Amino acid sequence: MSQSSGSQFKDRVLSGMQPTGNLHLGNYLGAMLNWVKMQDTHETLYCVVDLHAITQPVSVWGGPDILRKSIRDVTAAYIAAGINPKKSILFNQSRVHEHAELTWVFNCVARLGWLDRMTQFKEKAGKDKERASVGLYDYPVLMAADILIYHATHVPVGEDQKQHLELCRDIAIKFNNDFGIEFFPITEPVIMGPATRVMSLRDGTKKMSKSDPSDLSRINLTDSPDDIARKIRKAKTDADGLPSEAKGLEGRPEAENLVGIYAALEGISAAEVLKQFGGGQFSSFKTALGDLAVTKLSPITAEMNKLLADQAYIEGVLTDGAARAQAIAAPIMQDVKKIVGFL
Ligand code: AQP
Repeated sequence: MSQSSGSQFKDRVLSGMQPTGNLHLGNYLGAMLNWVKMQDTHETLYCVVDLHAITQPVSVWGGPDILRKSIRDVTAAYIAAGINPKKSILFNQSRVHEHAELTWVFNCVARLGWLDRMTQFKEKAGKDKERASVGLYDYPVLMAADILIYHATHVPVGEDQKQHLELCRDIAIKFNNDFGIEFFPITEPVIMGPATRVMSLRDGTKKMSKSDPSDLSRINLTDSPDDIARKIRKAKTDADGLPSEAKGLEGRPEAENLVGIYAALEGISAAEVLKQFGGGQFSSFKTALGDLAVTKLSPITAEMNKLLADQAYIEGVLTDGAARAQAIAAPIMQDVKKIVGFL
């Protein structure tokens, strides 16, 4: 069929982030670090999922001017974190209309019962789900279309996206069964690394998130060194010191989170972190963690700012990326139309 794009790699990766605010340490450690590595082993497509951003209330994504800025900011963050727009196809989702077109077909394949089980919708809609947008409910169907419009085989994400990827597999299987054709691949989630779920700095039971109203809950990729140090200093901890072994972190979500962040940034295990800091007080560990976070994140922030000073470059990357993405998506959408029976 029409999957081939002439890439040297057999497997194709697709992933994306919402331009709903500044990217944070969770996005970076949970997903982007893996995205960068996969550029050398897979054909990679990374998108800024602006269609997803507008599923939330306008107050969350900020309105048209802020959305345009956020799309550029996230594009710059991708490149600054190591996504090479020559190696990877980097684009914003709304420029490739096939994402929305395939979503409609998938809306007619996915079952209400499947969507009713999605925990992210329940969390984001909150108590007043009658007031949530239809788009928020349909979010995982659009995500399945994002992936399958490229016949992507692998999707690197954080732990929170696991359920959505299971739904993507269910949609592919049902489409293939309904039409009696092996057309869509059964995509593999790639959830790897020591920080697949980075938690809020204010509450170790909640994931770090762009839309958390408290800026102290997250480290943004745009934070200054002083902000990073301050947020880590103020991070919630419990009354005990650091344990000497990883099992001493059980039932202590805040301590476990900070140790996990250190491990992920340094590229070592939690046990190795505790070998170094176990038995000590949080205050000295927090200073070391702040220094490490600044060392790792400051070059990304500096590069982002440099890139954002050249808006024509960002625009060029997105235009080129969208054209390359569409060259893959359009023939797959044509095949879908034939399979479904559209004239
Ligand atoms: N806390 C996290 N730990 C590990 N991975 C995370 N990701 C997000 N938060 C964490 C991963 O980042 C990718 C992009 O996520 P997204 O921006 O598209 O949406 P999200 O998962 O809904 O992230 P946020 O920060 O919570 O955004 P808002 O607040 O706007 O909804 C995904 O791979 C995700 O797993």
